[in-house]
Amino acid sequence: MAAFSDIPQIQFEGPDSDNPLAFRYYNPDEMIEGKSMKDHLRFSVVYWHTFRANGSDPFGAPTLNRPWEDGTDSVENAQNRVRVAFEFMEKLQAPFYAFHDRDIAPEGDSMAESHDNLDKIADVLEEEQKRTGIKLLWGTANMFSNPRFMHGAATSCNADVFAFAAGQVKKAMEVTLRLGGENYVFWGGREGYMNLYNTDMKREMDHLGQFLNMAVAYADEIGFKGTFLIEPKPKEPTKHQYDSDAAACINFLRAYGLMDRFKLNIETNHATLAGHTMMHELDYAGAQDCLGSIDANTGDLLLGWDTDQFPTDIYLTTQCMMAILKHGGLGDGGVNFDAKVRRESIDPIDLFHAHIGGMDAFARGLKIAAAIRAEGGLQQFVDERYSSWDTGIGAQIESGKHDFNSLSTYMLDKGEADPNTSGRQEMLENHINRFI
Ligand code: XUL
Ligand code: CO
Repeated sequence: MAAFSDIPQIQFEGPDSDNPLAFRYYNPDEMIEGKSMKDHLRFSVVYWHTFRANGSDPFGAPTLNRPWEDGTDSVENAQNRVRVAFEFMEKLQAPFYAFHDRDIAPEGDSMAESHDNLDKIADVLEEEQKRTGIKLLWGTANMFSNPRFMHGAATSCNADVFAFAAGQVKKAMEVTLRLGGENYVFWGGREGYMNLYNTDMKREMDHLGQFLNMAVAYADEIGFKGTFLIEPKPKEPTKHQYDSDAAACINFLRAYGLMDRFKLNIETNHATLAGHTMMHELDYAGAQDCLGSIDANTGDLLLGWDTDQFPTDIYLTTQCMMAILKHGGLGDGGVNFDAKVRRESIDPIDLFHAHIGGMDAFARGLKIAAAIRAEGGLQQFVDERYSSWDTGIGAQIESGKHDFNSLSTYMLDKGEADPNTSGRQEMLENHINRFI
């Protein structure tokens, strides 16, 4: 029996609709800057929060009503869940999804049994992908839940754990390839430390670099051509995650010779935990040609942990889309809702409200960012602000024609520098508000 038979196909009805089960802004075929909204945003549903969260938290038991679950950790239940997930994504018009190996299939008593379980679920995923046309944005391996990973996976103090992690990622990459996944993600899990007294940081980072190079070599061996993505996060579960922010990740990728195969998957709640805005992380990654994909969510600025809420703030989505459009779009990445409904939002229909809200918020952000760009005033201001670099001494410096000697001579002759033009921050903030 269908799990969502009482829920209609979600359709675009326009901003005046009062139907809570309709899009007011996400109109998949509408063209923006020469590309459809669907192709700009490439929305993706995450399997872990949407189909595995049960509402439990450190203080209390599960709360969420999920009538399709039979309460077991069997392969049959997991296969049935795949059918439910695809029914949901079809009704939502979500073109992509993302998973961890362990949230689609139960972990077995041995690595061999886990691999076998994964294959049995991949059979159904493949069938459902063919039936619906929904595609896999990325796969990844959960190397943080099982107690074997208590000290980390690739950065564990125990070499057998490194070997286990290698075997697990090998299999997860094979399944991602089989399902046509466009990317493969490494989020740091427990790759970090709780205390430096017991940690050989240099050795752990070298191991991680070696592990990721092994992943690249294996991709070449099996013909996986997708992009590898690192997902920065500064803390939680460890006190310090090695992939702490975009700048740290890019430095790591350069240091270990991984820049040509890796980009970043930037997540809003991780950015704010790192003390950055999402716009900062996107602009930094874009500036280094490393913007791969985003995990779209939001934190609660009054709480110090990863609350993974659905994004509904139009300023946030506008800033995201300004940075994404500026850097040429998400390419093979997408807007992946790494977000979960609150523990008190107990009904299956809440999954629809949550995703519709996130999709509409991003659609609005896209339209607003495109309007700001089309009007052109903001860019004109920035161009003007840097115009001293376009001709004369600025252009000469940028093209490498100067050194400290020549610049010193130039300034001794000129006498003083005159940067006295206003930054006009308040005017520009008002300018953005005109479009919101
Ligand atoms: C954890 C997180 C992960 C990754 C995938 O904070 O964001 O779910 O997105 O491992
Ligand atoms: Co994430």
